[in-house]
Amino acid sequence: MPEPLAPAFTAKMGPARRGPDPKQERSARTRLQVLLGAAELFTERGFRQTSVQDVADRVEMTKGAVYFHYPNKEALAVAIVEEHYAHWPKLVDEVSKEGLSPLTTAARMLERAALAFQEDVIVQAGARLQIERPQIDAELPTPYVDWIALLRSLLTAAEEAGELRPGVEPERAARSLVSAFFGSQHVSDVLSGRADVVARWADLSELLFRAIRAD
Ligand code: LUB
Repeated sequence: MPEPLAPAFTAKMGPARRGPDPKQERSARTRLQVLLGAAELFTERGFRQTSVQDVADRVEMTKGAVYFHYPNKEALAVAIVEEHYAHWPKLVDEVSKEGLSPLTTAARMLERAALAFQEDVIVQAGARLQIERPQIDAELPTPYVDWIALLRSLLTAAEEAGELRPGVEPERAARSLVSAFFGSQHVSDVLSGRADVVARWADLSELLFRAIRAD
């Protein structure tokens, strides 16, 4: 079991919440429906080319119903980016329980992340909004830093376990893996709408982990 993972992702896992009452459940369902509709549109057209009316039309609600949950388009963007990052603590928890070595855990986490980029519209929309962050007048989470911290933690454990090739520095290797993953999923998005992002990441991951793994 690797050393305790960087707090980046694990610290954000809150306690299990009590089930809400039916009225709250209905409101939560509508709120999620609005978020998913906005995520679809932000992914398809981007932040600037999407209006609150477009979101209302996509989810077949009134603009008022959208405003009930989100005061403006920026609030939708912030919620989506935050929800994008909320995916990773669960993934980290699941992979950490597989009992793999630190280096294999790192590889497996990125493989699972690639699957999320291929399949999950919130993850896809969060990535696009982060690229368009200069156009969004709102405080968005700083990108990449949590993944760098997580991978640095795992690669440090890998180094201590003798899994890393001599001379490979965990911090620099973590940054390189994040840059490589970001580029791989971005190229796949532009060329195939991420239809092949899992396969493309698998190709690059094999090369990168072969380069950093001890013989
Ligand atoms: C990841 C993106 C797209 C980093 O962590 C992030 O902010 C990321 C969105 O900004 O890729 C690589 C795992």
